[in-house]
Amino acid sequence: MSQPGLFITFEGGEGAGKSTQIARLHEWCEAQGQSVLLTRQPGGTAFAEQIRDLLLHQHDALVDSKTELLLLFAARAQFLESLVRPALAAGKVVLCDRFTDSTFAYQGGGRGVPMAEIQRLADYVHGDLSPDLTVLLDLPVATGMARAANRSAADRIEQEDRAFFERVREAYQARAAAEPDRIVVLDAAQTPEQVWQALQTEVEGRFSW
Ligand code: T5A
Repeated sequence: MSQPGLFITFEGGEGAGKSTQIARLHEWCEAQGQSVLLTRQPGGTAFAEQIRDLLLHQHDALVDSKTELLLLFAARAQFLESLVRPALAAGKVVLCDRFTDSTFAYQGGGRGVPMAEIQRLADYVHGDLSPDLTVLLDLPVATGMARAANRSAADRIEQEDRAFFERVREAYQARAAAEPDRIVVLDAAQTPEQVWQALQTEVEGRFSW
């Protein structure tokens, strides 16, 4: 879709360093004179944050995978219409911590929901909107899980087992292989500074600010 703003999404498994790198890119974009909206999925609006809370913090609830999928897209529909589209129309750079590639990786790869079903919902909810760039921070599952464990208590999805996160990683890698122009893969096992250097080079190479 042609729009005045730029839509950049960050993806990766647990503890990949998305929050760390997105914060640096936010700072850097503003230093380049860009107006930035920093947001996340699931969530991003007061309404969608309530769905996030249901999805991640109701540890006792037995949530079936269809319900989980529909709640993710319900939150996303509201988030796109009320937050992202207006920001892009106003010429902002929208930096989003996770987007629909997470759904393909976690619900598709991790839970085994058919990718075609996820694609149908994505087509309906996204319409003609797609990220201009997706940064996939890739690292071995064990490394990411160790980082995430040091950071905070596991949410409902983070309590899945290692095999689940291996499938998540494989699904991400398959998406990156299928869409190499949109999805750039960075080696997230490097130091934060090395990852940032690679990210900055990529962004500078693509967008002329
Ligand atoms: N989900 C989400 C779905 O199932 N489907 C969907 O459609 C969507 C959108 C959301 C959960 O929801 C699921 C996926 C998730 O399970 P989240 O809020 O995005 O979760 O949280 P996480 O991905 O769990 O976030 P993390 O905080 O674990 O990962 P980040 O943001 O990738 O990592 P970050 O930057 O917070 O770093 C984690 C720790 O590692 C250190 C940091 O200092 C921090 O302590 N670190 C590094 N250490 C060494 N080297 C580096 N390069 C480092 N970078 C960061």
